[in-house]
Amino acid sequence: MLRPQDTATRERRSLTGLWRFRADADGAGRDERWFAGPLADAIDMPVPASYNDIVPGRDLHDHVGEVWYQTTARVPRGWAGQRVVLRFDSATHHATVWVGDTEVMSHQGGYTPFEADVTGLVTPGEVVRITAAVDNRLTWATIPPGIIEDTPHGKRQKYMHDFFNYAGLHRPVWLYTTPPTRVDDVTVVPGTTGDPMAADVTGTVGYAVEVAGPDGGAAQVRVRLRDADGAEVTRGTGAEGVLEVPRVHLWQPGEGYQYDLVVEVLAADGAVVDSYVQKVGVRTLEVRGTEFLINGRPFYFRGFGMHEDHLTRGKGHDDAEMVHDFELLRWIGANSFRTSHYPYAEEVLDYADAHGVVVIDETPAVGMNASVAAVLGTKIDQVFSEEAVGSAAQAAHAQAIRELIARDKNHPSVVMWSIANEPESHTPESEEYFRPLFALARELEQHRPVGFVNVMYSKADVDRLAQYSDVIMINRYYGWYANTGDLAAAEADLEAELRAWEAHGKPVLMTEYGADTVAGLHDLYGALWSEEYQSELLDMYHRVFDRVEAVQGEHVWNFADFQTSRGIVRVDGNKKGVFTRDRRPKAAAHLLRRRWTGRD
Ligand code: GCB
Repeated sequence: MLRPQDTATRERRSLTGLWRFRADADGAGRDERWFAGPLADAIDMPVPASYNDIVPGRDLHDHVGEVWYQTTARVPRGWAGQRVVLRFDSATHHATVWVGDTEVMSHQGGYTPFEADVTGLVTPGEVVRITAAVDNRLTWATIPPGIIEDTPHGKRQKYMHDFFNYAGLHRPVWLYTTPPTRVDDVTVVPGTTGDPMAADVTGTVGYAVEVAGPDGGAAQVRVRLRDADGAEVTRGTGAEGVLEVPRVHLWQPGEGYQYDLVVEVLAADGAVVDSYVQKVGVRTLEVRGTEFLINGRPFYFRGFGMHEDHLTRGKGHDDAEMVHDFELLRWIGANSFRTSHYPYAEEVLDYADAHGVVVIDETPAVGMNASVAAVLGTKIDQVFSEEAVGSAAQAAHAQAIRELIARDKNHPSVVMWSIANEPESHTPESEEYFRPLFALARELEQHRPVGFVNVMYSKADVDRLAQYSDVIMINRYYGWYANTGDLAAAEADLEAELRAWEAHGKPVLMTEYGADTVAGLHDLYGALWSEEYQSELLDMYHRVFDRVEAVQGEHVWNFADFQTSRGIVRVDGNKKGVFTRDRRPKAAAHLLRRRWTGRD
């Protein structure tokens, strides 16, 4: 699904700002048709933002069910004759949307966009009312899964993952136009004709354009590739083809060089009917033995598992917070991150593209593990079964993979798909569940490696899913959840385990390692939660990584402290951040900066 753009043939209007908002504690809104007029008893709610922390008190923070958002917008007069589309960049986790009194769409899945053609429901020059009922409930049919308990004191949402279930309209909402006959989708596949390390290598840009609309069948497609200075490099005609770029300027980690592919739909007389600009970064990816190659060179991942998580706005996207987080990544010397544990805002990927930051792109499939659930306080008998994560979840998971790849396929920063975080992966049931999902990801796209992130309960000797992964990604907490406080034992166990994974002959990435740390707590005797312990633990891991050749990357858990549900293993959230939640460095940040940049 193409993002809204302003081009010679398209216009967009952002609907961000204050919307009217009402929580539907009794689930009455649909019967009472709250969409059919101005929302009564409403408060102001910022969009984008999670609604949970905006109002003091537990009612909204812990709300389970639908909340209603409403806004009005004047459709520009100049949009007459155009196709008008309403797009939500995300709604967490389910939304139904009305334009005026008419229901126009529903969408399940909290982190991918959805849209509807509303041309017939709006009048250019007039005001339109837009209402969305957004549902935060997680069940055995959703990704991520959850359980709703009906208690004498009200509904309680339980989930098996360790970040707070922030909900609402987390990303921008748009009204935008396209011409009736239009570019409907663009896919680009970059490559090179020869050795990508050769100075004068020729780049290739495979492209496929889908045209839709009344004159779609007769329309011609023209593509022109421009370099970053706007000079045309090459052009092609036809809906599919491969463009060659002599002496290509590659997209590199650390240097996000991009070309513009100007895609045009032409009428029979040659007039431009629609034009869309797709950014293209030319780079190659290859997994060869235990190496992960970008442009033919071994790439060592340095960085973090992250979260979209900030004070007040929760998971709401904000450009200032985003740029600041990227500047902190630069300061510390990170070259990559994983979008743990869901697809991040498209703005984040655009920024990573433009600045050469490498991304492992993850679906929202997290919390499919009885052992992890038990640590977080929920008992599940058999995770992969019809009573829990069964065929309904598998269908939702497949859809999440489809939507992730459809949304992010053209981002050069994305070098790998992670289809799940820490699922149970040692049982025949888990293999049954995942085999078709790996196959689906590979069928949808062939140019990126595919993997999943392995949990400490499914080590190399029992795991059944690593065989389907191009890269071994593991999260390990030796020195924290295991060998608690004993770094000597942790070091031995960590090395032994990495050696066992090394035997698979694939690159091994440590996608999580770390220790909860309360900023300001200091101790010289190895106390857990102290800044010294976090630094010592990370240092120990690094010694081991440097001894094991197959280790091709280190992503510390986590970039910053983040909010979780209430629980006795958390102090106001997860404190494994190297930065605090308000982005102040702990001692470990300086340690990492020294390791990753060589600077103090
Ligand atoms: C994990 C999870 C991550 C948690 C982390 C922790 O293995 O992947 O979501 O936050 O452990 O701190 O427990």
